[in-house]
Amino acid sequence: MNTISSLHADRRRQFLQHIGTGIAVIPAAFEQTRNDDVDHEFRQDSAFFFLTGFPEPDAVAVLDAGRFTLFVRPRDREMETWNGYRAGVDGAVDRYGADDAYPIDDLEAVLQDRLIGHSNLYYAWGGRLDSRMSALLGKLPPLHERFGYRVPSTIADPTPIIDELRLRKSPAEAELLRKASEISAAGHVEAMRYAAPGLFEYQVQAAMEFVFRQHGSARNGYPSIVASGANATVLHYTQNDRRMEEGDLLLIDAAAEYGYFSADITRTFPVSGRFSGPQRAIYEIVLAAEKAGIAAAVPGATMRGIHQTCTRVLTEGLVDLGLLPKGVDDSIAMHHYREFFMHGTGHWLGMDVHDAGTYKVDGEHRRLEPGMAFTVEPGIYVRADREIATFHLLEYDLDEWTERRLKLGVKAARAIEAAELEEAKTIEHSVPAEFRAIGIRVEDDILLNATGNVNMTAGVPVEIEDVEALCHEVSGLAD
Ligand SMILES: [Mn+2]
Repeated sequence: MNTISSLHADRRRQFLQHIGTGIAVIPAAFEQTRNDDVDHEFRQDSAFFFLTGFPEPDAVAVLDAGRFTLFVRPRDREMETWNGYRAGVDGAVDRYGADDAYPIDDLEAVLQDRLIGHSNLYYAWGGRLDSRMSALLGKLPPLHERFGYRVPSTIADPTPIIDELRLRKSPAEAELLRKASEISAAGHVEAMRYAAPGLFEYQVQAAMEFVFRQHGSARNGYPSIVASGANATVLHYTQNDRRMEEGDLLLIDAAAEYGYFSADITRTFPVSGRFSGPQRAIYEIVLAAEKAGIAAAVPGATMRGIHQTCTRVLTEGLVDLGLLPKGVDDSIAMHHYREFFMHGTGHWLGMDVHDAGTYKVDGEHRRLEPGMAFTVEPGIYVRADREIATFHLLEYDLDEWTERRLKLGVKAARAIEAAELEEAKTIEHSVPAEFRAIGIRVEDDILLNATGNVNMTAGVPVEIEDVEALCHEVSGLAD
């Protein structure tokens, strides 16, 4: 067996320790039609791949203490001629380490027998296998209970168990993530060299993604955001079709996937090679916030704590530049900074770019542990059309608002929030013109170790002088 399959075997062992005498049925992803007989690019479901390493659609894994069984698309000369190779039943055993394997159409017939003797079934409702599973389960009791066999009486979602395993990266997993980070960093470095006024955003995207592929990444971890000028103030801009102009900043949020792990990098740099004064002023604040956030990322800290650290540094800078109407403490208590920094500071990172795992445990913010990986990504976004910003003079606690949403439901809680803001006094503040249409984010990928952290994406420059120097280098891909 190669390293990849021993990685999956280790994960299955850990998963089985959690489900005890239960049995788990885990479906693969299905193909999604794009149009006519053309599908969207297929990418295996991360939880399924985590446990199996099996990359094909229309498969199901069945796991219990006794066996790892795969149900797969059978070999089919004609289908394979048109649509690509299949491992088939033999390949599932030989190449993916299944103890036994069957054609996917045999799922119900085989499961009927496999479920006997298990009182707990682990299955996540809400997918395309639901109708087959409920039909099967509906048939089971009359078949077996009257003869005294035990059939599942409890159905539990296996997702929280798998998510907890995914949250803590083993050394082998951390190595894949590190490699994805390294490849992604190389692409960003090339993008800084390649970008120039007159090019379209998608041309810079192509140069960067060429380097991802060249370094061994078969696909991106998520659609690339290549946002120049005012487009950088649109958080999830993916049109990437604007022609860049002299003096623009270019914000690129993009990363490669490697071994089913994704990095997540953002850099913002001047396409002409030099930051303007206002661009530099905003950039310095964002960079200071990012550094403070990374320094705060140690075992025992929380993602919330890192966010608060970044938020304070950003707010101090926004107050200094005259973007906010009140002082630092009021701007934080009244959340005025959210006019310019409206997202969280980071998220778990792994097989999915926004990876599995809860941020709270038993109502408390989760303490960070060695092996956890996440992003630190503060930003400031000043909309082009925001000449006057309105700020509410109301202190509130975001955690309390979240709690209220859980208690009352989002719709009712939002109505209360709106009413509270409606009643509050407001202050109008003119946004200095030189900062409008600037959007800057800096994002790195952090892996916690026993004493602190490693910045896995430090290979892309962040300091202003280093960024400007790299922007002046000539890309080998140009012309
Ligand atoms: Mn991110």
